[in-house]
Amino acid sequence: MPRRRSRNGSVPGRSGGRIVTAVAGTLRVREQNIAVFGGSGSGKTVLVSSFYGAAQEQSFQKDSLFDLIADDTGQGNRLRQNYLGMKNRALAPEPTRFAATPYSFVVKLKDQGGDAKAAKARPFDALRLVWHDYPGEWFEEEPSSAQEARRRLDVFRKLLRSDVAVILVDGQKLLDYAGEEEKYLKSLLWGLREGLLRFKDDLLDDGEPLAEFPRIWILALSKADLHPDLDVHGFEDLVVEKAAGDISSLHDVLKGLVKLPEALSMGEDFMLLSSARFEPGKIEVAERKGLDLLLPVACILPLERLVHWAERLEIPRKWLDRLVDNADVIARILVGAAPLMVKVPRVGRYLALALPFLARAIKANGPKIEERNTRARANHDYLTAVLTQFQLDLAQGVKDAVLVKSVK
Ligand SMILES: Nc1nc2c(ncn2[C@@H]2O[C@H](COP(=O)(O)OP(=O)(O)OP(=O)(O)O)[C@@H](O)[C@H]2O)c(=O)[nH]1
Ligand SMILES: [Mg+2]
Repeated sequence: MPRRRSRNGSVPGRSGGRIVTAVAGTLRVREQNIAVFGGSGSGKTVLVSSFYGAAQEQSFQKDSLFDLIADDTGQGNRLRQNYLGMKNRALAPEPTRFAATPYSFVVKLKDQGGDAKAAKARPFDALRLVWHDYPGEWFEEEPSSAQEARRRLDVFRKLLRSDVAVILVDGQKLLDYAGEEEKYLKSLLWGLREGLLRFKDDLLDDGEPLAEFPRIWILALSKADLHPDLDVHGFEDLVVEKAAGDISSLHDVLKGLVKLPEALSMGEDFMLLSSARFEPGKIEVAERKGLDLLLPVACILPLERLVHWAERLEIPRKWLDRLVDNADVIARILVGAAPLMVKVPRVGRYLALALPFLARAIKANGPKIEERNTRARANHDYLTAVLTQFQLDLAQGVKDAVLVKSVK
């Protein structure tokens, strides 16, 4: 199936973050985290290699609004090596069983147009995506020592910064368990549930639920190329039919960990991921699915969900800013300068004031967002261009039946 290329090039989206750091001198970088849970062999290393490797291709760099740069050059080169090994020699990367390495990438906008005044008015200059792999077996197998238990907890604590957690459902395992997929799904979801329960006491300070926690848990079919007849709706149906009870049990455990547990989506968002098409003797890295959605999912989806929650739930003002990383600054870009003619309020108050405008920006129809995107490109306002492109990419993902967003 030909892969749709987003207009910003070929790879996934990107996010912003609460941490402002200086990269390359004076760039103000916002960081967004994404957590990827997946058992051994579920495709985590191939996924991150394909995500990064494809963005280094000339064809991507030519049309893209941004460069994807690895913070650690050595790590970036290893990912690229994995990618090129697949592309040129049909070699998949070595297993990295039990590794829980974070990968850190900066989405650096190509050309920050405008003068110094425009630059100053921008709430940030670049985005960083920190990608946390979490080995699924860590949830299924007891730690072998106290030291090992501490290491797992440490890794888990770090990934709690993420707004979005992706649970990989291994497409190969679904084939292995054809007809009795519930067996595999149960072990996957119960493993996660048990693992979270094991952490619970250590995670909660004095039993206080956590404010910062991934609030969107996406179930993603990895190796989706092995299921050419399954679109995301078929995948959702399969998971719900075979594992609805296990999803609810996991949801209950997650709710027990967080403040404002109503603001939590589990088993409501689904996506397809295929890092390449694997054939005997050939790995077609250009045939990918869903990877273009990872940056938009990390960056825009949480904000969309925040708007949704704010309309449905009584969210205290002080919470608005805490549910989603960088909500304030990303919202400023999506809303644009026009609606709030008052002096920009200090951080912490903006979101509450801007919520109706943000809701309008988030719910705008396709042509309207496209218009903003085109205008931003023409004006060399690449931050707005990238973020509106991410909105368009998400909508396209839904249209192409690669993504299902919660409707609750
Ligand atoms: N068909 C298909 N196969 C894939 C895809 N991604 C990975 N695979 C296969 O799955 C194998 C394991 O992928 P990895 O990315 O190494 O899995 P992992 O989750 O990193 O596994 P560990 O390192 O053991 O934790 C690869 O060697 C490929 O054979 C995909 O998108 N499609
Ligand atoms: Mg691996």
